[in-house]
Amino acid sequence: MKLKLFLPVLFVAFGALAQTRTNESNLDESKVGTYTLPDPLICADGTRVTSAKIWEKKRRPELVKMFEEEVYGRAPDRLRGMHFAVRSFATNALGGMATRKEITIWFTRGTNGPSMNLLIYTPNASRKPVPAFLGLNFSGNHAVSADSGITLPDRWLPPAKDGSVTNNRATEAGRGKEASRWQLEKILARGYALATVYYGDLEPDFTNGWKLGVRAALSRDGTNTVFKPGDWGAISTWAWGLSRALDYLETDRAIDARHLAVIGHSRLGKAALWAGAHDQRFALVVVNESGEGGAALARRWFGETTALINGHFPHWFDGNFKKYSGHENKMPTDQHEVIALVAPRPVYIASAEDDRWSDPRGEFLGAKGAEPVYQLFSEAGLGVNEWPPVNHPVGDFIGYHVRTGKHDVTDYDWEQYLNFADRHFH
Ligand code: GTR
Repeated sequence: MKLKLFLPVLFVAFGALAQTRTNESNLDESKVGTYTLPDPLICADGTRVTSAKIWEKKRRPELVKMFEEEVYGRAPDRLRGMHFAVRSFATNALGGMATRKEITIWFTRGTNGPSMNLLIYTPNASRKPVPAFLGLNFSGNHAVSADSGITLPDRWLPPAKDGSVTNNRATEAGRGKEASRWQLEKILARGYALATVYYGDLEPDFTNGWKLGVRAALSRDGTNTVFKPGDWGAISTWAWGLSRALDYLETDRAIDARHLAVIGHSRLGKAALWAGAHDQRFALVVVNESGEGGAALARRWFGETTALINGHFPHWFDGNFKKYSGHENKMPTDQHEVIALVAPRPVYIASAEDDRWSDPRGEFLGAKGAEPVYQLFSEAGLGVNEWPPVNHPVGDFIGYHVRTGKHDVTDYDWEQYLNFADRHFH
């Protein structure tokens, strides 16, 4: 009798607890609570990873598969028939400082199928192939620089109040809109190329945006496709596009494709991290304020939660990821392990002090959690145990900073990324 009464009470108590964790974001450090992270060095069968070789042969493939199945979804390989076409070429861009190239990447045979447009600037000061940064942009290639030679995108863009978009299409007013986030002249002056693609070329970023993107175009059932758990979501699609851009860059003689850094901000930071984790051809990975589903630990209750991200952006992750809304402790992985998949290649994680939604400390702890895997390769990771003060970059093969200011990519951030790339590439 007693037991019968007791059980429903217990149930209610758990329900209430689960709800606080699920539906609300927490911004109070004292309420974070405790959690236990999965150990990246313990295999699914319980055995311990004791060498870099075991990591490469057994644990890494196992973790890649877990992230494919449970988090981002599986993307196809590059398709036969993929080909490239030069869309424009100018050797005197930016007052003669750079060569500007626009390349159309057709994912399938012929020119009626899906494609994306890659914009590349290489510094004219260099005679040799140059290392490059590759990243997706939010507002169209023309938004990266005020350079009037960049072709306006003809794809879907989200409405914007600043006149840069009319009827979901780009206008002249959008030129240079994202320039402060790219620091093009600075990158070129430091001897690097910049390559970028508008992420909407791959998939417009709204719930049914996939119908206008490659997920529909490459599926047998097109816009009638019913995605199964484990099939690719939008983040996986954007990451796939980064690998296809790399396929092209490997063929470009102006580029040193063995020294290619993949970079992304926010949701595109999540995509850059997944691309760099998955595709080992990327030599260096830069993840700017990527938050939940990026570098921030999911189990740490601070900022955005799994339930909130799944609720607001149901198209980002694969179907299985929905199971973990409010049940982060049941995840077979956590985000330190996606960072660890970059090892032993250098990775830089960056946070901003006022970007609490992304959980800056959780991003640092994600980076920290990847350290044991770098140590397997005898590489130093962060080299610090405490979250560093603002504007105080730390780390060796894992770089990290939290800068003052809000959610953005700034001149300060680029300064650190260029220094980091210099250190590892030269
Ligand atoms: C927010 C989202 C974050 C982050 C950000 C962005 O709305 O909750 O996960 O990705 O957008 O991409 O700017």
